[in-house]
Amino acid sequence: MSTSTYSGSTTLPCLICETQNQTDAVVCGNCGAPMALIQEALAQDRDPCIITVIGDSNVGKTVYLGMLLDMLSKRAEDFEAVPKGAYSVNLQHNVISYLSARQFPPKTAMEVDEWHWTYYQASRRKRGARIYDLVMPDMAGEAIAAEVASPQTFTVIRSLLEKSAGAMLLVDAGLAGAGSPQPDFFALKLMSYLDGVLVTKREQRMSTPVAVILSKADYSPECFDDPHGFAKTNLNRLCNMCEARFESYEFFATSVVGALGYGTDESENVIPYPLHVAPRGILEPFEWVLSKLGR
Ligand SMILES: Nc1nc2c(ncn2[C@@H]2O[C@H](COP(=O)(O)OP(=O)(O)OP(=O)(O)O)[C@@H](O)[C@H]2O)c(=O)[nH]1
Ligand SMILES: [Mg+2]
Ligand SMILES: [Zn+2]
Repeated sequence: MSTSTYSGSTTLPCLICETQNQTDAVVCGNCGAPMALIQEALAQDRDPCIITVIGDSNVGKTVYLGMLLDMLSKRAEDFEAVPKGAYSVNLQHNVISYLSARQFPPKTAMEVDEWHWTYYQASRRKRGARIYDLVMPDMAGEAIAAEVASPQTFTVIRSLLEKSAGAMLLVDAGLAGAGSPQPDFFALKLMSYLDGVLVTKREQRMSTPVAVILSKADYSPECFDDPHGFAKTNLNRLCNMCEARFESYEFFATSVVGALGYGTDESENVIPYPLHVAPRGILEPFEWVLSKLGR
């Protein structure tokens, strides 16, 4: 990397954590967010909306977000989204390449500079529709878990959530439907972390919209008929937390694959392969979050 010195030595505040960085920095020296985001935001002259996708490791964040962005850029329904900067395309490119080779993408690395960050301009395809500048990073679940367990381990996660206009919380419906308490507890921890980050006054309920996305709903198809009912039964602690502390939340069921095959990897672990990609319920939570963002 070149280390050219800037005449006039201007600095720019990071969009996520507000640390001042040299204009020629590639990533923020404090939180690791790409500085291209800031350059893009400056060029657009509009404040970007950050929508954060959170959830445990292996819940399906990367697959969901990659599929969502791909559907948007292929003009699914009446949406349209234009990626800003080639780096924004990497996530959808990566996910779709793996899925079309009938594999799932690898897990996201813990290191912030390995995460895919995306900047998209999304709008409905009708005249005069509002344009949303969306920043959506794909974070590693392990990093989220580390931050929730001991805050300040990953300051970028806290800064991101503080700045978020909306959040999407992914919860593994396959695991929850099979009776595991893990998804409920992890989601409960995340929501209470979020509550702590976003709340202004104790007695006030949080107004930031949170879409609770029941991922891998293909494992528990009943989820599609009644996501809220499924959550009440299988994610009761999370449901109660939402009711008590959040003003604006909604449950959605999604799945990306239609059929799975099973095989083994080099170390003889059984792993699923996506034989058939059949996205269901991908756009609905996104649409809902957009509808809740203030003008
Ligand atoms: N059945 C089914 N399995 C899925 C679906 N989406 C993801 N998976 C499975 O979940 C695994 C994890 O998906 P990822 O998107 O990588 O999960 P992640 O939340 O990004 O995980 P981290 O990167 O570790 O935080 C995949 O390897 C698949 O085995 C889905 O729609 N249906
Ligand atoms: Mg991931
Ligand atoms: Zn930063």
